[in-house]
Amino acid sequence: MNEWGYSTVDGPSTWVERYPMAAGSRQSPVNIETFRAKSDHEALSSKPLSWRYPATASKKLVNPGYCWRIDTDGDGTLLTGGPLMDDVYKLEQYHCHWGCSDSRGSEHTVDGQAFAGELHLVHWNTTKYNTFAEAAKAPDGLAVLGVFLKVGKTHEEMDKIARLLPYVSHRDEVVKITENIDPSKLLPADDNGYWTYLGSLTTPPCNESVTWILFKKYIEVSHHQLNIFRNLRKFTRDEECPCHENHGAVINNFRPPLPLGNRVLRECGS
Ligand code: BO1
Ligand code: ZN
Repeated sequence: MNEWGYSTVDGPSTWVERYPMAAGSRQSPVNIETFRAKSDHEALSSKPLSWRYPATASKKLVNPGYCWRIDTDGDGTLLTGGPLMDDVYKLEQYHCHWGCSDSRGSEHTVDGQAFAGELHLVHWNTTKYNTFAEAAKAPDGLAVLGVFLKVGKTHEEMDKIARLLPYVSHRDEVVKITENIDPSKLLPADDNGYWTYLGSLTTPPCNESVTWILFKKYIEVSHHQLNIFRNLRKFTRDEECPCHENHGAVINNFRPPLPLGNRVLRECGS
């Protein structure tokens, strides 16, 4: 067994035993109650949220046993403005969460509704900190851009990832990315705004260091593309298939929503 996971024995309800931060009051994900969002035009629009990702930033695709992840070389990447104000953040990695069927899979929910998946672009504050690990310990250290995935037509940029996944079907497998995969092409095309709040990493150790920025507009991916995600395995190639529990497939790798409590949910855009 890994140190943590998403099954009955090692799932989200057990994380607090080994990761005390998971019991904090600034945890993620949350259910976004849209009627509760405060329009904060002065604060959020004085410097609009902006990002830049060179097409060559995506370096390797990894199967860590609980999702797929693309590690980037942060060079030339940036995220700034909006709730981040003048601090400049760099892209560290991006990864995805999904379900066993198309009706669930996202971590955040919107008015109680789950999406089929959720893409996370993970950034760290280079204005204030020297490394990702250092930033991950600070309340303003990380910023994650979240994009909801809805089942529909094939997503061309996501397909570049889907086509590489068979090369990392087992845990700890890594493949070098040679074709450009542009993370900005994974963001929703129209600027429909975002919700933002202060939260945590959604996986252990659940550090309370994340400014969450969730796009209101989803992207479409096909049912077939999600099935390719669901073909990843939680065990290494050397290990035997744990034939119980969906043959060790990486599915339902999402943490359920936690209380927003007295935190403020802000919104920007339509
Ligand atoms: S997420 O976007 O909230 N799902 C998320 C969750 C975890 C990480 C990044 C984004 N990264 C984690 C690493 C851990 C490390 C921790 C603190 O950051 O996976 O290995 O301990 O540095
Ligand atoms: Zn995530």
